[in-house]
Amino acid sequence: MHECEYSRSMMCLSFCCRFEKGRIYTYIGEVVVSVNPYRAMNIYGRDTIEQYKGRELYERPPHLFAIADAAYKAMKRRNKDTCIVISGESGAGKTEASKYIMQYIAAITNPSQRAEVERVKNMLLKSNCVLEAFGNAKTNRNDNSSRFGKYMDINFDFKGDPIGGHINNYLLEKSRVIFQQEGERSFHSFYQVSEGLTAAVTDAMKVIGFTTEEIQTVYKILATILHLGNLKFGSDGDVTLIENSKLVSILGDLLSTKDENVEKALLYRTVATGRDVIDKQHTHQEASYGRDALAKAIYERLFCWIVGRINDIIEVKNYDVRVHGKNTVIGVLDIYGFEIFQNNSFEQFCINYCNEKLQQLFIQLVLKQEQEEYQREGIPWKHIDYFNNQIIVDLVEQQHKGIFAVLDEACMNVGKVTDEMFLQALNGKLVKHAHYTSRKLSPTDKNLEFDRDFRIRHYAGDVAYSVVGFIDKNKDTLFQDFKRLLYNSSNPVLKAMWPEGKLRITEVTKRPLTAATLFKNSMISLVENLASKEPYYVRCIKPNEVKSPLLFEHERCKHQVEYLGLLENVRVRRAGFANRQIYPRFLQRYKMISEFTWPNHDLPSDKEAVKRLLQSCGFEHDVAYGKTKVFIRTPRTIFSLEEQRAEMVKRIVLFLQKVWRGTL
Ligand code: AOV
Ligand code: MG
Repeated sequence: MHECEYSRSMMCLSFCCRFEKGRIYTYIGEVVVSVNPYRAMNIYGRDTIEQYKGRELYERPPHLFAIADAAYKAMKRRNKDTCIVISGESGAGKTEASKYIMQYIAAITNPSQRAEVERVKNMLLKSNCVLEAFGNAKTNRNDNSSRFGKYMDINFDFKGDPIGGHINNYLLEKSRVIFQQEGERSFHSFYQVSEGLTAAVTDAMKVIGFTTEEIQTVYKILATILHLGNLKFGSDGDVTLIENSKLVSILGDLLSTKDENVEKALLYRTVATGRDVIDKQHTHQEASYGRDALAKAIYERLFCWIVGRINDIIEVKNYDVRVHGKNTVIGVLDIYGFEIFQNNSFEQFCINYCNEKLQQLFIQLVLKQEQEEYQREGIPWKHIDYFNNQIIVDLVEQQHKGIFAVLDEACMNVGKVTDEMFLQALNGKLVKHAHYTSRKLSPTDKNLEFDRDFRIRHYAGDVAYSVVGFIDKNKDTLFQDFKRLLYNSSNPVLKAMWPEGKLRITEVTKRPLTAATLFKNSMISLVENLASKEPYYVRCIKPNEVKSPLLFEHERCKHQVEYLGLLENVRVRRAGFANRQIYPRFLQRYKMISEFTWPNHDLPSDKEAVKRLLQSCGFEHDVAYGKTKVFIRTPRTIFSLEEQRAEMVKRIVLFLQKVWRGTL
């Protein structure tokens, strides 16, 4: 067996032993690996929270709370913006982890019980419940699968108490509104509304601050979508008709608009030809396309509007930086995990690209920069190899040549462009790419079943995508007539969701950005944002495909260990250093523990002073001296330095108190 293969097996074995004993968390350096237990664990209660509060990472058994505490401490002690990035495939436990992290942060903050802070915390926690109702659904991989990406910033004041937050949401899988694969469901909200909407969600919306009128509009929109699903078109000669025309007046009522406006928007579109404006009747196919696009668009708009309303309510208010000091942020990222279904389409392509981006960030921050820093600082270092997925990221997002660029180009073409033509263009551009293939390029490949499929070799596995629907989903056209219909509603909440409906047909000139470009841009700015903060990682592992608390499938786990780069992570950590600080900062923090450095040193440089300090404490075997930074191998040394520092600070304070009281 290859050495890496063997080591990965051993790593899996240890995860398995821990899993069987109910120890679902393991550390690799400061990265927490979490194995989904698929059963309720009694490890998130108040008593456990107390055990982790304010402790250092290695003082207690591995836990999510420890990483949340580390991010919190870094934010509070060093005024650093931090973020917690949770990754892993669909169903691995990311969303659950993000909720426990939020609960922990809520539990350890605001000791003085300030009412405003309590209100903010309550809102932050309640917003999860609402977002899950509207953005999660049962898939074949996860009964409560996030169908949108979520990044939540929590803002803290100078005392370290939450004072507000902000949510960024990423591409909702809106096609689920009109189509679900076998065994899957639409968003939870639809089942809740048809059961009379559970008290859970309505209460949460009320608590957050949604008005009754707003909540009613939400119901009406859900009902509109359900009715649109029943709407059928027929033809009479060349004329397209609505078969069940009773629905039109129901829709008119729900959307607070005239029935004839609904009917017209469903059957006609207004087109400008030169100076003339004419109503052009839809073909049967166009009318069906329009109906589905409407259902998807109003759901997506509803979802974004909900996020926007939550943001209005939770945003930081009345905070004056000049008075209160800088406010700092902890960001929590919980996004849809890597997924492979029976049929994979544009949405899976975007979701899996997003996971490639996050993997790249992990590589950059944990594997690459770390090693580059040792080299830069002149620390002896033997390079540890890893698979760099940048090549796949480029394959998707590169300008001109990437898959998104080829797709956009196809969508720009005037005239009818089919999905098959897009596939041809891809085959032409990517004929020699190691991570791309298709039936045309590999005719003998048995894993490529259909002519219309292309396959990407992702970091986490091979996925065959069907090109069917790529062009339409990327163009994401919603006839302007629908936008006007919704804008002209007499329901002010609905009207406010569709401001662009205000434009007359002759005023609409700009071609909107495609779905792929919007998603790519949002991913690039997400990654930039995360990279600007101090990151903490939770890597989630899914132990089996059947959601069982008893089954640990070795091959599955080994595969995840491999693609998550955990072995490489261990190697870098083991050969590397847990902590590093530039010499002046290190001195500033610890100089009081050595007589050679307190209160000042007379050595030729800060580097020499740090050397002397560490020698005098007996730690020189555990450190290395770089050009600008001191590197400390084990966390234990840092704990010990911290303890000695705390002891000295206590003594100094006592001494000063005595001086002040004149009792020295
Ligand atoms: P995901 O967020 O990673 O998938 P979830 O966090 O929704 O996965 O977890 C899936 C299911 O696993 C949950 O509904 C729970 O039943 C169970 N589970 C996960 N973590 C725990 C835990 N710590 N304790 C008990 N049960 C747990 V996706 O959103 O599909 O990528 O798009
Ligand atoms: Mg999730």
